[in-house]
Amino acid sequence: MQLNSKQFLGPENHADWETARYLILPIPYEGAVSYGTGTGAAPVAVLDASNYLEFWDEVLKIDPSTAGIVTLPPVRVRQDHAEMHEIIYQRAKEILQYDKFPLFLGGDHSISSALFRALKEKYGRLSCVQIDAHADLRDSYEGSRFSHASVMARIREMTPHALQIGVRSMSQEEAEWIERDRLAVCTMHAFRSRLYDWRTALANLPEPVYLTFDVDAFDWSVIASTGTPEPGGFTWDEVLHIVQHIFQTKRVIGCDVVELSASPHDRNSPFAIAKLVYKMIGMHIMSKS
Ligand SMILES: [Mn+2]
Repeated sequence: MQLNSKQFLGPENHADWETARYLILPIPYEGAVSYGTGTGAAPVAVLDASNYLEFWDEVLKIDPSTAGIVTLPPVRVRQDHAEMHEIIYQRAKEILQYDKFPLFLGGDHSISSALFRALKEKYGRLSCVQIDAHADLRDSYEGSRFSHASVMARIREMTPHALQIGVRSMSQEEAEWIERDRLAVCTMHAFRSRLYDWRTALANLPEPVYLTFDVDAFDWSVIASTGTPEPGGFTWDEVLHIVQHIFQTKRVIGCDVVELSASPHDRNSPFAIAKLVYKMIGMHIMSKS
């Protein structure tokens, strides 16, 4: 298997393809964003930032790098949304045959429905947890059914089992759908006011689970650079708590981290994402799966 010239954790990472348990696939696609740009440059920014991570996780008390983390060359990008969806789906299908835990590095959020489609085919039944500021339930947006604003509408066509956490922006139509079909959506307001029991909603999801993480779920003090920013997000510790709980209680079979908008003026955001990805790997190592 050909590996990327830039590896997660940098030149000190001596993982090899044969023994690695984790693989990172960069998907530098920003064809479907609507507001800010820069998601195409995000995977490289995160890989560069990952050179400065400590290998030791002081909370988990392990060195997750020893499980082997390899980074594959980025998916080649096309501008047509439907064609890109197909390319990502095919690439995901190829790599899923190797039985390594996949982490997909976006790119805008539209990539997730193609990834979910490939994983659903592999596992048969699959639930989805989305951590995001946006509901992403529009049937289409700006003329495209593959818009990042429609990604959860596409995923909900593939599974009735989805939980959305951190949402603080939606259209009236999205709100009516959530209400009508009693979709499992924990808005940020409900999270803060303890009006929604997301732990029970999570417990009710059948396994396995796919986690799609839109970095705009974070407060701007953690992630300043994202395509469609919303004020009032999660702190770093809140996210780690939620993600840890997901890995501790559910069999997670893959994750994506999307919607970083890379900027030369912000080194903090890509570093935070590199650290989040590394934390996810550590949490997976320590989990029941
Ligand atoms: Mn979002």
